[in-house]
Amino acid sequence: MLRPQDNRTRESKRLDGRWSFRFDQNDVGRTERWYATPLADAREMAVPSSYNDIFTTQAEREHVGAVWYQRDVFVPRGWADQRILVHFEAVTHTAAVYVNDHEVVAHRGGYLPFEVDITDRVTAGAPARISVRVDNTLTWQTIPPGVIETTAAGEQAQRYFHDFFNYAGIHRSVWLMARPHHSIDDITIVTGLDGTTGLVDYSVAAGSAGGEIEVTLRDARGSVVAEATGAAGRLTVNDAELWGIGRGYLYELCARLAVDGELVDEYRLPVGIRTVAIDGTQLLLNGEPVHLRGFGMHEDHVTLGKGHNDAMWLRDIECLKWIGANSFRTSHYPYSEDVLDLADREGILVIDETPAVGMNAGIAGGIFSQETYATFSDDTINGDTQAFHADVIRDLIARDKNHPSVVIWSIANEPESDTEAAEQYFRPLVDVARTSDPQRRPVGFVNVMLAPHGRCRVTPMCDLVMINRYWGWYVQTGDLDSAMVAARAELEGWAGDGKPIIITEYGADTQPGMHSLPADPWSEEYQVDYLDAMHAVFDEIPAVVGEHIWNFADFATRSGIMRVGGNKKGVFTRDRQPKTAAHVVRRRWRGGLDPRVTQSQVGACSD
Ligand code: GCB
Repeated sequence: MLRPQDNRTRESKRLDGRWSFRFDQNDVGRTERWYATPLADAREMAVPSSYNDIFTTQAEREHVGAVWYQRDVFVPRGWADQRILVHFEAVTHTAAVYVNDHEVVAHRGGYLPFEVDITDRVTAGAPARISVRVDNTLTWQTIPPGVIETTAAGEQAQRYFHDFFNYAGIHRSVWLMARPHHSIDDITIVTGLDGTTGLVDYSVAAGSAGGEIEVTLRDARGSVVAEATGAAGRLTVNDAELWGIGRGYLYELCARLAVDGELVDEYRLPVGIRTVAIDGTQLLLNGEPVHLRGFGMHEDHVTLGKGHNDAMWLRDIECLKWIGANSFRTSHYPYSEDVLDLADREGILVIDETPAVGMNAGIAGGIFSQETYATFSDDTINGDTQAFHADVIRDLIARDKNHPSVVIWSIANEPESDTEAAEQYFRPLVDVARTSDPQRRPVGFVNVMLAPHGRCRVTPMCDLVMINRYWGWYVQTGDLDSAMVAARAELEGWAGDGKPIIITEYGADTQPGMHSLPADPWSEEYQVDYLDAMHAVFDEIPAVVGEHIWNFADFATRSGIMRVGGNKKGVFTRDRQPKTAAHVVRRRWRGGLDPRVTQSQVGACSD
């Protein structure tokens, strides 16, 4: 699915702003046909935004089930001969969309786009009413999973097993768009290198109605560097400018569909020429070893929740550059495509993750000491969940396959991975990821400390080792000497497998402004000492090719005895101000202390 775009053949209208909004406490909206009339008793709601933190009562903030959004839109008069579509970048978690009196599409999954052709339901030059039923319920068959439990007070409550607040709503932009009837449906790019020559293999899908395809590749100054005709082929670029860390050099591919010499449709796509490969324990970008420095992040902000906001993300990118990060993981779900575009332009590497998080009864029961379930069983995560998980992997890769910034796929975060059931669940999914990506990027998942080296049955299927470890925090709490011993022992074990290792999470909750000498957990001093200790161990193990601190910034979680006003492992506060540790990490990542940072990898830094 190609993103909405304005060009000579396509037009779009962003439907962001204030929509009418109503809670559907008793789930009667569908039977009472709330979509068929202006939404009664409506309040206003911002799109894009989570609705939760707009409200002041717990019942509204933690509402479980359906809510409705509605707005009128005027369909431009000039769109009469075009296909008209409505495109949602992300609705969390389940959406049913109605245009005037008709349901036009239903979609499961809160972090990926969907669209539907509504040409037959609307009239150019006339208004249309768009209503969306949004449901935040998580079940064993959703990704991420959850379960509805009845509280002691007899109320229905959503239980979920991941450590971030279950924000819901229309989280990213909504578009009304016009596209030619006969159109370009998809473009796939695979780049390679032959010496200094860049190779851009392209394929353009444009339905079965025939026509000629032409493609042009322009450099960043707009000069044509290569051209070709045909639905698939290779463009060669002499002395190609490579896409690299801190150097998000982008060419632009323009694909045109013509019938009898007449332009029918066109689409423009940024293209970064780069290669990604694994060689033994090294991760190679353009044939050179890279060391990932950065964070697991969250789309999370005060009031907006998970609503996308350009200003907030520009600030995040500036903070990443300031601290000298060259990469991040889209923990724990696919981020807005605007974020990946930014990463493409800035030359930041991305580990792109599915929303498969919280699939681990061991963590739910063990760490959080709650009633637990079997992770995999007929009644919990089962074959239906697996089929949906496979669809989500395919959809993620279909959406993000052309981004040069995306260098690794993570198909899940911290699932149960030490059992036979886990092996059976994940084996086909690793294959789905491998076969879905035309670029064959490395595929992995993020391993939890409950399945250490020697016990994990899923990591051996993967191209690299990605592990979250909290030595010195959840275990060996406050005892960094022992934490270093444990870290060294386990990392040496993984290193023996001969694959690159990325520490995808390590961190310590830190209350900003809390100081203690000697350093005690939760203090700013402890976060500094903890990170120094971990970095000292990582530097001893050559197979460790990446360090992603958990987390970039403090973020909202459900309430509980493990969290004080959310998760405080941020190196930045929730409003993106540095804790003490940020300055220490900055010195390491900007080249001062990390012996493995080469000049080419410091590119993302700015003063
Ligand atoms: C983890 C999870 C992450 C949590 C983090 C923590 O392992 O992957 O979602 O937020 O630990 O802080 O406990």
